[in-house]
Amino acid sequence: MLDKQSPIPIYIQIEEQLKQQIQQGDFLVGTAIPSERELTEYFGVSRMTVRQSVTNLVNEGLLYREKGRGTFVASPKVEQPLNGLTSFTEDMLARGMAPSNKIIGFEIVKPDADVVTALQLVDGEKVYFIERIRFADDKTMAIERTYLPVARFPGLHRDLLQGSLYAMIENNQQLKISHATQRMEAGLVKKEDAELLQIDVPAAILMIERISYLDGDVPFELVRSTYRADRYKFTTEIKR
Ligand code: 16G
Repeated sequence: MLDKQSPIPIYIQIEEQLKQQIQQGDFLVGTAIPSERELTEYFGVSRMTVRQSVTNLVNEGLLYREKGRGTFVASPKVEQPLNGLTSFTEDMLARGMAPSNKIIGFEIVKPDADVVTALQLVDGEKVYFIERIRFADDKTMAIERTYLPVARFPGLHRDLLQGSLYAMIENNQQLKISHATQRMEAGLVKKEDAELLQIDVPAAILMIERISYLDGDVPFELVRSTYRADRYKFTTEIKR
């Protein structure tokens, strides 16, 4: 099972084996993996080595610990391609998951200078500021803070955002969403966001800022999102 002659450190070999067992379904999502003592005996290594491997898998988001109860297999992360301009609702439905929203803020505000620049607003133009918690199968995935120009969506109200924003724009408003620019960086969750996402601190997050455009290069949304790093894995296809 373990190759003590290999240049690959033993703790990595153990990580790889546990990963494989999770992927094969030997350990099911939500069930406990064997205890440290059992793994120590099974692999014939020190408890410290086993702990190192398990901690690494916890940090990677494959496992999670519950105090006094043990270490459990986490749900697999959602693999999100970065190539297409899709909505959260479309992304979750495509995976057979049920999307839902909780709108925690809906206001008309005077935008900051960076919002004015991103949305190419004229002086004095107001924006909607919408805060939504996004869920898939009732589990928190992300918080999205969206700015939309009021002039482009006059009369928008909270109820119209219970479902998909993009569906509302394309179906109700008959506008054509064309492209977006996106930036992504890693960080640690803020205390307030951890509460909204129902996660313990410290936790890794991915911060994504998207500016989306309608046909004709007209910016219509600036979104700042906080994605749970334990729930997401981003993929992209690259060519040479
Ligand atoms: C995605 C977009 C967000 C967009 C939302 C619309 C990223 C980082 N964000 O979550 O910009 O507003 O989809 O989703 O991908 P909806 O149509 O389901 O409301």
